[in-house]
Amino acid sequence: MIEVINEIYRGILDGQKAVVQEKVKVALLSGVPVKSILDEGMIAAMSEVGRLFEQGKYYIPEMLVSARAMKAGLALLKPYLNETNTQVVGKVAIGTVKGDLHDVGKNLVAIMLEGAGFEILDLGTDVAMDSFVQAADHVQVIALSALLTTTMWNMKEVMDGLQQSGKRSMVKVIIGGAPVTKEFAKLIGADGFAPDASRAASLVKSLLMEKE
Ligand code: B1M
Repeated sequence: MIEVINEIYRGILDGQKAVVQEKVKVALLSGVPVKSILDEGMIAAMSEVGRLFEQGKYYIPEMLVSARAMKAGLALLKPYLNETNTQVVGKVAIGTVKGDLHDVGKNLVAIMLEGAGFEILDLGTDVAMDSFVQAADHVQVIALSALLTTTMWNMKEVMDGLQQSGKRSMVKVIIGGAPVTKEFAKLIGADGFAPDASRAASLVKSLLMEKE
C-alpha cells in the first residue's frame, strides 16, 4: 500500500481527524487516485473499525471518532467525486431509516448521486416513515440506507407507507447498506439494491431511464 494511503487508513483507525485531512490533501496533491484513497484508505479502515468493535477491542467512542475522521476526509474528496457534467437530471430523497444513526455510507451515496447530476434532498438519519412518504411528492427516487439487521426492516415500513398513501407508483425506491441484499430488496418490493455508492448512482440512472 502507498505510504500516504496507509497514513490515511491509520488516521481513521485512530480517529485522528486532522491527520486524515492533512494526509488526504497530500494524497490528492501527489496524484494518488481518488478511488484508491477512498477504497483502500478510508473504507478499508472503517471495515477494520467494525472488526475491532466485534472483537471487543473498540467501543462506541472509538467508532464515533473514526466516523468523524472519515467524514472529514470524505468532505475533501467530494469535489473529485463529482463528474464534470453536472446538469440536474432528477431529484432523489435519501435517508437512513428509523432507529439507525449510521450516516457515512448514506453520505457517500448522496455525494455520488450529486456527482452524477441528481439534486439531493438529504433527510438525515433516524428518518421516520412519514418523512419519506412526504418526500415522495417532491422527488422521482427515494433512497433508503440501513446498517443494522434490526433497522433494515424499517425499509419495509417505508414501502408499506408509500403503498398505503397511494404514492408507490410516483417514485422508484432503492435500498442499500451493509446487511441489505438484492433478495431483501425483492422481498420488500423495492425497485433496486446497490452494494455501494457508485453502483447506487448507476442504478438510479437506469431506473429513471426505464421510467421515461
Ligand atoms: Co455501528 N454497527 N453501531 N456505529 N458501525 C456497524 C454497522 C456493525 C456492523 C459493527 C460490527 O459489529 N461489526 C454493527 C451492526 C451489526 C448488525 O446489525 N449486523 C454495528 C452496531 C451493532 C452498532 C450499535 C448497535 C452498537 C451499540 O450501541 N451497541 C450502534 C447502533 C446505533 C444506531 O444506529 N441506533 C452503533 C453505533 C455506531 C456509531 C454511531 C458509533 C458509528 C456511526 C457514526 C456515523 O455513521 N455517523 C458506528 C460505526 C462507525 C460503525 C461501523 C464501524 C462503520 C460504518 C461505516 O461508516 N462504514 C460499522 C462496521 C462496518 O461497517 N464494518 C458498524 C463505512 C461506510 C462507507 O460503509 O455504511 O456500509 P457503509 O456504506 C457502504 C455500503 O453499505 C453502501 O455504500 C457504501 C459504500 O460505498 N451503502 C448503500 C450504504 N447505504 C447505501 C444506500 C444505498 C446503496 C448503497 O442506496 C440507497
